[in-house]
Amino acid sequence: MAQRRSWAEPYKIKVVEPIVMTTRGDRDRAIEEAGYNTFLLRSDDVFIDLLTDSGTSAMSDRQWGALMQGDEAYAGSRSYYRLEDAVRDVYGYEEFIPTHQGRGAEHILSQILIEEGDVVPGNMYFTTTRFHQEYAGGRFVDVIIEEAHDPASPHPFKGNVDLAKLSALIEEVGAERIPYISVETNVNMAGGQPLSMANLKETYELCRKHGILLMLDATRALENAWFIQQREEGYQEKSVKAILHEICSHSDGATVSSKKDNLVNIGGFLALRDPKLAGRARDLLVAFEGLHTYGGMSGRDMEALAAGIYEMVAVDDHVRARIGQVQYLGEILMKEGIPIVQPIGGHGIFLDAKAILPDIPQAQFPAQALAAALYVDAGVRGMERGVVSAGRDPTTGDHRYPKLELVRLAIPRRVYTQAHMDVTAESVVAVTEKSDAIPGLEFTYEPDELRFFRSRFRPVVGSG
Ligand code: P61
Repeated sequence: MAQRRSWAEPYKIKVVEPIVMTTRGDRDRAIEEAGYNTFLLRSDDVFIDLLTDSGTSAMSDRQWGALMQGDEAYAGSRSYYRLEDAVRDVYGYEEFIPTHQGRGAEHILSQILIEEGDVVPGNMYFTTTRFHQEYAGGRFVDVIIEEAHDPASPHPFKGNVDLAKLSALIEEVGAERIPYISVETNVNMAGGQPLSMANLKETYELCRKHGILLMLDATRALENAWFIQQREEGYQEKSVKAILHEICSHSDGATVSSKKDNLVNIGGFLALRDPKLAGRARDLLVAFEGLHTYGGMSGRDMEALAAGIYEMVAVDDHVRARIGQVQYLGEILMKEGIPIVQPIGGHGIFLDAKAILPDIPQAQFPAQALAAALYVDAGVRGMERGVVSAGRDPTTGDHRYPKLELVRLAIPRRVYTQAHMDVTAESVVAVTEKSDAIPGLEFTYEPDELRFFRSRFRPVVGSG
């Protein structure tokens, strides 16, 4: 393709949703009422909502049109067959199992494959994924490369599996105790970092040699495909559609939260190659999610999802604009000297809270404190991704202290403009300049499971 002087989003805006800037006093009150947890804020109190890129995409006019064509039949819905075709065409898996969202697929997969005492390796944990692995009686072991745990490492594929770590694990526990490896594309907790095709291929070969299945978390596989096209030799001339298809070809199946790449507000699926395994998954599906031809989605949800899957790969400019906006924000912050995870990732900017708040010990939740302070400054809502998210070790009961203590500013797809990114950057700079005034936090309420969603805090007296 001829190089253009500049590029722009491959869409224009047809509908808008007003947002309101509150006062500083309003936000002070709101964060206190929310127990310093941005998950507990009301969205009306938020100006720019970067809590998540999950389920927050703007749908296209074609997707909204597709909603009207939903076939709401309980069984055998036309919309189900359209969606099955879309998944087969774009991802290339024969067996398609719809779920209400990503964690529904994780639940089913974990239940059919994991037995008490099994070990499930993965390239860094994800909260719900690990929850379901442990809930099924398994133990998660991190086999991502070391660079992924270092926010400053410029490695182009920080999502790569460390094959030496994986081999050592197989040696240690025995391949028969490892039902599958879960390989995440564009690793969320590492900062939206891709893995390379070469690494995925090698991992798949090693697994096959030992009879271990490779299951992708293909939630952000499109974004991973973009980085492969940009960074990996031999892929520059291939479309992201072809690269995505190739990624999936090096796996036995995938779980997908369709609330990200797939451009819908709800939905997900499990995809497999083995029809026998798929049969077992459908047995559980009908008990936990819904009939095997809707799995928790309405007919209209499935129509919008099928349209979203085709749309995300129709032109490479879609993902280029999406990641381009993330890069735009990241580059401003880097120029301002703000410590962020490098290289800039696919779905958001990750502020290095340990570096920004070096005086707050990790036991006082620096990233939680930074996310709260950022919200109070200008109504920008991010999310803690550090010790609160990591939770407690199920055997010792102690906090798990991850090396990465981050605040994630996740960018919804097709929702905000460049000016929103400018305001966000200004606020991050302003808060960082006054970081001495930010107090550490302590729990006032700590849920037992996935605590970060609903926990509450108060400032530590005398801190900040
Ligand atoms: C997010 F704070 N992600 O990034 P579901 N795999 C991967 C995900 O990113 C993912 C799921 C599976 C969310 C929502 C969320 O700790 C949290 O459709 C790579 O959300 O069930 C979800 O897919 C699960 C936010 C989830 C969190 C868990 O914002």
